[in-house]
Amino acid sequence: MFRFLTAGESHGKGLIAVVEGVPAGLPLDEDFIARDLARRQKGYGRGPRMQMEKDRAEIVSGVRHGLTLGSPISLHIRNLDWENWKDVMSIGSVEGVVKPVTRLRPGHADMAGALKYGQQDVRNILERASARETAARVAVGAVARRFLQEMGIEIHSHTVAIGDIRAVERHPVDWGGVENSVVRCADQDAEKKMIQTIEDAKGRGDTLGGVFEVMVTGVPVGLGSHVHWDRRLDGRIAQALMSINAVKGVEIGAGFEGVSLPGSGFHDVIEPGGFKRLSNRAGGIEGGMSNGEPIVAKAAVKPIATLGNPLPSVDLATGEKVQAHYERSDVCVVPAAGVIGEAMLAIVLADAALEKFGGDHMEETMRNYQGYLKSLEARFQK
Ligand code: EPS
Repeated sequence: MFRFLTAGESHGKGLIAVVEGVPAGLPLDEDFIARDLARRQKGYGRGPRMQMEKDRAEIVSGVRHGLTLGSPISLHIRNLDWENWKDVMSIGSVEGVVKPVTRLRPGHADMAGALKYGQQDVRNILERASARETAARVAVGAVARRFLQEMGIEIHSHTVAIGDIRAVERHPVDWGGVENSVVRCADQDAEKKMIQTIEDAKGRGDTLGGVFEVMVTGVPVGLGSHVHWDRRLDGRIAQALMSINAVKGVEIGAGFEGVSLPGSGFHDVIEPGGFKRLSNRAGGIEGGMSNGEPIVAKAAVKPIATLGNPLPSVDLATGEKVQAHYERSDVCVVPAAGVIGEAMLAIVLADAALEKFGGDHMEETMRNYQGYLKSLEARFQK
């Protein structure tokens, strides 16, 4: 229902996204999208590139006088760094030789991509494999977030771990503290240690991964479905989070750690008077459907693959042993990945909400949504 495509290379002219399925009549402006784009650019451990870019999505179509039209919404983010890459990334052929990248980075798309797509220059792979693409996804996610706001659905994320430093998890999470933290972590003790461990890794020419958590509140009961594997909300969320560059693991609710509990200790007892729960180990999803509790998902982000002190590797052109390619890079992207996780959750939930409530105009969507809530309330009172 909510579909999108992105296009663009990391050092090309820019990124483009086309979003389809947003009903007419939704208030939307560029400043709203810019807020999330700016949040994605922050985070301790980012490399020099983030100083060069000032991401802003221009709305090219699908909005008139501040309201969506129901037609495809297209977005354009310019790459300011393009100025420095005009020859290397020229659309037309260029005079002279542009030096190819041939030293494969273990952990990146370089090797599999070059072999699969028959490339002699790894740049033809790495440019699109780059996490630069996630700027476009965050812009799309902001559109989805704006839609979900109409239903009172709010999405937050925070950093749970960087390297071997783990935050103490406190509930409710201090979201203001998270937004003010350079590592997006409200535990100030952990924050200090995370900053130090990033500095240490940088000094060694190394990188760090970690874990982020996304929490969604205000989700009504019944998004997603138990009837088919590809309609299950937890499966859709897992795919969306796993698609973020460098994510290697996804957990919903108590996930991996919860399995050591017996069933009697795991499942969230249902209380009378509104079907509320005292715990949320299910992470807000049972039987592939939202159950009205907050949706909670974690993602494990591997340490990024471009190392200042590169690993041994192989040269694609000669087959000889070399050190992997390095130009410049981030040290840690976990804080930014959390913001991207929010965008992916927003996209999945906007899709599931449109599937449930439909509507070509927001008035129709909201009428269906309110009608559903009323029918639920009648059942809560029984
Ligand atoms: C990335 C490498 C770095 C990151 C980039 C992702 O870019 P560059 O090669 O230009 O230094 O900064 O992330 C972004 C540009 C971004 O907007 O997040 C990579 O190889 O994945």
